[in-house]
Amino acid sequence: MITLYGTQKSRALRVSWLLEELGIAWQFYAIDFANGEHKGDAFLALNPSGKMPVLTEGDFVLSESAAIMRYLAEKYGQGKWLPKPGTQESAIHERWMSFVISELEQPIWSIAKHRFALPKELRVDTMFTVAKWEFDQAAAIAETWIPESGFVCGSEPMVADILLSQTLGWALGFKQDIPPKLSAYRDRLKQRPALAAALAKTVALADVAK
Ligand SMILES: N[C@@H](CCC(=O)N[C@@H](CS)C(=O)NCC(=O)O)C(=O)O
Repeated sequence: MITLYGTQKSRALRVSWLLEELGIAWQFYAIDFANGEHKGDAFLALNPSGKMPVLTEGDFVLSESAAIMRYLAEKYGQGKWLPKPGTQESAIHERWMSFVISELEQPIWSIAKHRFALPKELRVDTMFTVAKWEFDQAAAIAETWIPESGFVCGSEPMVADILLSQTLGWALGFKQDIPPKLSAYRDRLKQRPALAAALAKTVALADVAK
């Protein structure tokens, strides 16, 4: 059985969304982030960095959200969700994967780190200005690449679509401005039933009780 460790709206969401798209059986282990469960011995044994998501499948343990997504798509995607290796489409897909992680996500994560994730004494307010500038630069590039309709590689959704869309959702959550074509793309993607299913399945018991 596949188990996904994380919290509902962390980077685990990109994995839970893909798991629902793939239609395979999986279970969610909700990490108690507020009480530091991700820095406890049990979770550190799965991922020594204490970062989520982590996916287990039997004895197999995998961290890093992009690697997890690629593993799941390769193993369970039945030829969908990743372009054929060695094609130009695959190269464009890789460009999106790298760009989202290193250019779009990075400033958003800087905001998160300096708002709540870093120890208080390491948080620096000027990072918000830097991160907003960096995100705007990256979003302007993504705006030139994003198609008016469909998905990043054409008419079928790919792993990078989930990664990009979830990252844009994060950016909106941190009150970043998203340029119009990118915003319309995010609106299209967020209608997917698998996203709603993933969000429903990953509500922690503690959240339900609120
Ligand atoms: N590159 C990693 C980043 C993982 C990561 O930083 N996850 C955050 C939650 S979205 C986390 O667990 N942060 C806890 C910490 O930094 O201590 C990935 O993509 O999986």
